[in-house]
Amino acid sequence: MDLKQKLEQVSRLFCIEGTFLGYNTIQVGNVNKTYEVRFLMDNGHAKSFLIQNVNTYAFRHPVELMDNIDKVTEHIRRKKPGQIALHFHHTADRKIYVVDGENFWRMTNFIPSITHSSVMNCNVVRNAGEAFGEFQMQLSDFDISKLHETIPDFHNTRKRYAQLQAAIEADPMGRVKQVQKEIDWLMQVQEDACRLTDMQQAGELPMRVTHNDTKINNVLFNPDDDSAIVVVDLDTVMPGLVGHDFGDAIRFAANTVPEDSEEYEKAGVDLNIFRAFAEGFLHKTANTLTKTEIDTLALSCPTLTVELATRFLADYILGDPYFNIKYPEHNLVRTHCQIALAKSMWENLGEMERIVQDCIAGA
Ligand code: GN1
Ligand code: MG
Repeated sequence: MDLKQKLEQVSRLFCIEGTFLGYNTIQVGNVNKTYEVRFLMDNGHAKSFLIQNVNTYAFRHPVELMDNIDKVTEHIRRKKPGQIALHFHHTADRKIYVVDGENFWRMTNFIPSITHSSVMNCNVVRNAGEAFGEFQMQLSDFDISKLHETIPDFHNTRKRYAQLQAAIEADPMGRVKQVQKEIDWLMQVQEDACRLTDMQQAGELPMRVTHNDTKINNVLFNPDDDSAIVVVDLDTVMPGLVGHDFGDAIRFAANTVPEDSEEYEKAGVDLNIFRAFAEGFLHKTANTLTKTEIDTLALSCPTLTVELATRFLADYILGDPYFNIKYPEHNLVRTHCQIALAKSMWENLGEMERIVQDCIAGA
């Protein structure tokens, strides 16, 4: 069965009626596969839906993952009844997923919107900061114990280093000899990069319900005025640190080049974008954060950047089993880009800390 037929079949399992018009692939996201499917409905109007094929190599317990998403979206919907939200479609037996052999499917409403993956302006980024800050606030009274850990130790930087080390030792593709310089640099910054994890383990930072994948392209924006509509991609909503959300967002948005730019020597942190995100995020969260949380927000940025570099590099060494790649060296290019960005962040750490303090004063 080809993809088109498969998507129609899945749509029918989610009780969508009408004439199937076609689909297109949404080219955003490095883990799951996403498609917009279009139907001509009985009322004569065309209507789109979103279908995702969840990557079960990355998410080993997808049913639990869907349980998290169900609870979290329901919690948010109760707080903001009228607001545009993600809504998961049900099968005839009231499930919000379809398992079909190796494949795990889900379907949501299609929200007309745009996403930003690069070339961002301060207004967009400030709005994204507010959206992620508000998301965290909406879940501040959510009972953490109700959440499954969808990917255990997702932002445990020490474990990420251990996984890189294991990949180096396995070296199934013989790629290690080619990446010794990158390995050496990552090992050199290991202790600094693991400080946040160590503080977490020592109980110095509170656990919150966090999004954990705060790429700005996980926010849907209104094309007319760049206001944020909704935060999506809730697969990794889990207990975490505020710095995981802050640092990951900066890592993505404040990079002067896209995450997988081949011109990685041009990568670096844009401090204006950094300030814009911090303003938006802290505007929503500042008065709920502890002093230690605030003092480690800047540190969270190189931390999350180095952590992702270890993940991209481990995946490259293992032959790319985890991240979707568009060409054979893709994960290596991503690694180079994150390393260059992390270097710039370590150099600018003092300035980033000052900007955070400024934003706190103005929040
Ligand atoms: C993945 O699925 P996507 O593209 O939003 C990954 C993130 C990485 C990101 C890097 C579940 O996010 O952790 O930071 O790629 N998500 C998962 O682009 O591993
Ligand atoms: Mg994601």
